Amino acid sequence: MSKYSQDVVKMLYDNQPEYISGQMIAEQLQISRTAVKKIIDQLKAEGCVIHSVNHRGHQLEQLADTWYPGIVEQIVDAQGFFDDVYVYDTIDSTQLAAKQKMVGHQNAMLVLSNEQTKGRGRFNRFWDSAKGKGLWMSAVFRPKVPFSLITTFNLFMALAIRESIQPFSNDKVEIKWPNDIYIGSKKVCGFLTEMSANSDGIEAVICGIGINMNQHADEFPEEIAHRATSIFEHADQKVDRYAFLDTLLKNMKKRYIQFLTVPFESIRDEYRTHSNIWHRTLKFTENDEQFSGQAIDIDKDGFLLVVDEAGTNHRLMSADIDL
Ligand code: BT5
Repeated sequence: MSKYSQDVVKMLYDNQPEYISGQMIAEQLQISRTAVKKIIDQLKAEGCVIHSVNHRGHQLEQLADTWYPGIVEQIVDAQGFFDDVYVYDTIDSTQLAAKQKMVGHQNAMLVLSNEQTKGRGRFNRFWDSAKGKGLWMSAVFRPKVPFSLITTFNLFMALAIRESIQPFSNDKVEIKWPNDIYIGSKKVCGFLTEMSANSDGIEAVICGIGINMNQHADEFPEEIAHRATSIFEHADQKVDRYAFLDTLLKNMKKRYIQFLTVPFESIRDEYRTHSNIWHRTLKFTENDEQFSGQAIDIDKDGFLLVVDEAGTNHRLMSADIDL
């Protein structure tokens, strides 16, 4: 896409819901009206819904299912939190890219891609990241906190993600400790937190977030179709990816500041309320050990307290849970 296309799409976006004339766009960018028309036609072909009316100009109704870097940057800059943002059309993994881009400086960063060809979950499991369907993003934070506190980072981010998805969903959105967000019995988001540290302390916390926004149920690969869902499947309309990104970044910033300033204990009740793991028998896998049991509470450090069927207590820092 040419530089001018980025400028045109941003002008249309900034001008919403008004019309902007081809003449005005041409003058501001110092290009011909024919060039403007060509770009608008190309944006329409990509999937942008633009109304073009004689003597009024062009009005953007909906952007295409893609990340336009200029618009993403505008949303990110308005938050004033992340210093750098990298937007890709396709990439192996935003998590890998973030780890490369974060070297040699102390900036907070965001990496987003329309598609990942090697999206990864925990333990190198695959993460399905279809083009234009979801939010595939890695955020690099630079907290100056002791190592011991990092275990609670995930818990704050879980609340941020949950409360961002909820306004877009007609159904209840819940946290499945420690790394998943569910709607009903299906996973709508998985996230993971990795850390880079040296002898001076934490260098970076890299949070990789995968959120299924606009897949239809039958678009998921067969192996996950029975346990994956998207926000769209629980909404009346397609998720506006830009409105969603804006909401998510606001909540991440709010929860990150909370993470730095208050102990997990302050948000523990809220976390408990929004979790879907209570009052049921679940199957836990921790390292190579498997057992069935009931989660009874989450302690002040964010560890899950579980009683297994033999009555033995477990205090888990992380585990896979089958609902
Ligand atoms: C996770 O791992 O849930 C963390 C996923 C993090 C993905 C993000 S996307 C941006 C960034 N870049 C990356 O490369 N990764 C991060 P885990 O708990 O291990 O769950 C993985 C399991 O979820 C897989 O084994 C599948 O069963 C299932 N799965 C794969 N893709 C899915 C999807 N799109 N929706 C729901 N479930 C999925």
